[in-house]
Amino acid sequence: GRVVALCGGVGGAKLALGLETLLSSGQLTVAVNTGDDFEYLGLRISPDLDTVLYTLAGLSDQTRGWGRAGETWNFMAALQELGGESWFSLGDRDLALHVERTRRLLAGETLTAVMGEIAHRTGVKARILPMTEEPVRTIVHTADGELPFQQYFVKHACKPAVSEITFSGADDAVAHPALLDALAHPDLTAIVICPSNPYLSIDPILAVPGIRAALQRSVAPVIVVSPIVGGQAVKGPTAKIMTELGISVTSRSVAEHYRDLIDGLVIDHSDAAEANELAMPVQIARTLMQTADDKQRLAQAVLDFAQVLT
Ligand code: FO1
Ligand code: CA
Repeated sequence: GRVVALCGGVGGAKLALGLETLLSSGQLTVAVNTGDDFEYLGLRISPDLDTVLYTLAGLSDQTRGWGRAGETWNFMAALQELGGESWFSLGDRDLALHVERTRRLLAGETLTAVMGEIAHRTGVKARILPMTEEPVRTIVHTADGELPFQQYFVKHACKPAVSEITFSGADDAVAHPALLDALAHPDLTAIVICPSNPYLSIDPILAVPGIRAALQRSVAPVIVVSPIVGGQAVKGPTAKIMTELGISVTSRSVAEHYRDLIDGLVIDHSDAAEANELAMPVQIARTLMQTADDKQRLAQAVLDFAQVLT
């Protein structure tokens, strides 16, 4: 059957890849966070869309978690010598994507069309959709003031304590029609909320009017894969942010966060003891995804769980 996955960057993209290997062409729709998008050096940067694209195309750098494998940095080094802005690193190969996307957006194409065509060219079978075509910008409210997402994440290395996260432009954004169609499809078998940061990567998607309601209305079960493993976040600032927001770093908190839409929760083996405290269907699986096998096995566990819940 068909599957819709909601995801941000690294962790989410890995599960999307696992799902793609199990599903046939056209069955997987990946709705991607664009709250991290920004303009830099005059270019339109869409980090999460690019992470999903590169991951599904087999082009991603596995250790860095973003950008392309086999990357070189001549452009950045030369820019630095000229005294240019260089706090956010664009690799030589990655740069081509930003230049081409910017050119096509300025020529009037949509982000969906540009990413869809490039995904097709790079052999991606899944449908990659930005959550919306309108600009939504994640703003991190911190002890050092309000920071646009990439300023917080890269320039300030997630150091300032977070008090609130808002999504500028979300109220006026329109959910992607193709995403709403996919969520309403009668053959939809699962909606998967990938193990991305709930506050920084999934909340912006859910903040777009209509998406949350479409998830609730769907015939398919909403399955959340917890990004928490052994009381810690696999990667990135999830655990730090939860602590700063006064939320305990547990899968239970994640389930609570999604309480109005969740039908089932997938948690890691190491947190199996938590399963009993959760008043909902829980599937225990190995959620750490290092190898291709790990990704495929977790994806299979999610799809099997969806069948049980249907
Ligand atoms: N993350 C960094 O920590 N430093 C960077 O210089 C950086 C550059 C970059 C360029 C392209 C891209 O697609 C991603 C990049 N990222 C970088 C990662 C990015 O900040 C994150 O992927 C997300 O926005 C969080 O999901
Ligand atoms: Ca439902």
